Amino acid sequence: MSVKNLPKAFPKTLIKTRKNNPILSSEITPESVYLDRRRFMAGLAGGAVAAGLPGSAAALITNPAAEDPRKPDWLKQAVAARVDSNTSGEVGQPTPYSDATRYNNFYEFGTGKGDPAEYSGAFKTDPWKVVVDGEVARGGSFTLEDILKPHPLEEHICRFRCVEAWSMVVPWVGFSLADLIKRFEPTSKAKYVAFETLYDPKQMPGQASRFSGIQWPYVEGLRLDEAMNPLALMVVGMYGRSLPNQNGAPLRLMLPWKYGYKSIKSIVRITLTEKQPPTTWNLLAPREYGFYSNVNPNVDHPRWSQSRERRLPTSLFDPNWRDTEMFNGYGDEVAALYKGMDLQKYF
Ligand SMILES: Nc1nc2c(c(=O)[nH]1)N[C@H]1C(S)=C(S)[C@@H](COP(=O)(O)O)O[C@H]1N2
Ligand SMILES: [Mo]
Repeated sequence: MSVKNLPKAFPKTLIKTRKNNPILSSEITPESVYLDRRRFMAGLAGGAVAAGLPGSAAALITNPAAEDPRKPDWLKQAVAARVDSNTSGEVGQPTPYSDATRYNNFYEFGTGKGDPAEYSGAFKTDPWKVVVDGEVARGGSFTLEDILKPHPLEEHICRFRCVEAWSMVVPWVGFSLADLIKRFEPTSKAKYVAFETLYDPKQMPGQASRFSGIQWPYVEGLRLDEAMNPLALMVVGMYGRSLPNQNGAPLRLMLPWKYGYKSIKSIVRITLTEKQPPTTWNLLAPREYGFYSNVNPNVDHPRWSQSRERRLPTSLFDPNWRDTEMFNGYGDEVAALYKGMDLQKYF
């Protein structure tokens, strides 16, 4: 990949959206098969159950694509053995796999929506190490296997909304971030959790480019109580298979009530801190991207409205607009975290 091909005006490219999102008909077929299966299973589970709502283990999303032969067997098996989640509420129809894996933001591999799928194929995710440090009694350097071992994997079907005003519904496979953090025994000083993506410009051409303006590595953070919320997931798979590289393999966050950029990909470091950690988009444009970044239809981005979103898949003739919900519809689960806070100020 030539870095010269990367667009220069970074903040503008963030709102650049593909007008139509061509999908080959050959890719639609297996997708419709599994969506039909889900509808069928939802019907079996009692008729009133909405499609996209996990009712029982039978409603697990089946694998719509071949597994990546480069992923380790133990990981593929762990993902395949996942159980259904307790996710409640109607989340909607899952986005086709082909959209969720080809319309991506992962600037380490380029700023175009198709770049991550195109340029991350050879990215090495095995072996993988994660360092846990800072305000913890039991930190250290862990293999991905060490990180996953005690945690049964669950499928969580989540709404996922990007700050650029498009959204998806994705069946993620992962485990509770809270359970992971507890293992490291945070000290009484720990108030925040910081996350860091791998820095390796040889493998990640976007990191070798200055055009994006991002200070690599990509970093994110949460207040500790946000991180302990049951909705905060550590993700290792989607659609019943291990996580494709473009979606943040082998380990990423999923925070369905926050804008997508909080859900940091390809994590190599987790640090418990006393002070609020820096976050990539806030460093780049603090007026536009806050630390909290909760989905909020009442607080517009300075350059566009956040009151509506385009639900993928979209096309020129059917942009599929819908209203954006407060906390992306997860208010029952997370609103208490922000009680008494001015969300216009802490956006
Ligand atoms: N390291 C890293 N993590 C990242 C990003 C990125 O560029 N680099 N993009 C974020 C943004 S803006 C979004 S919307 C989501 C996209 O996740 P997806 O490609 O799996 O849909 O990843 C987030 N995590
Ligand atoms: Mo995003």
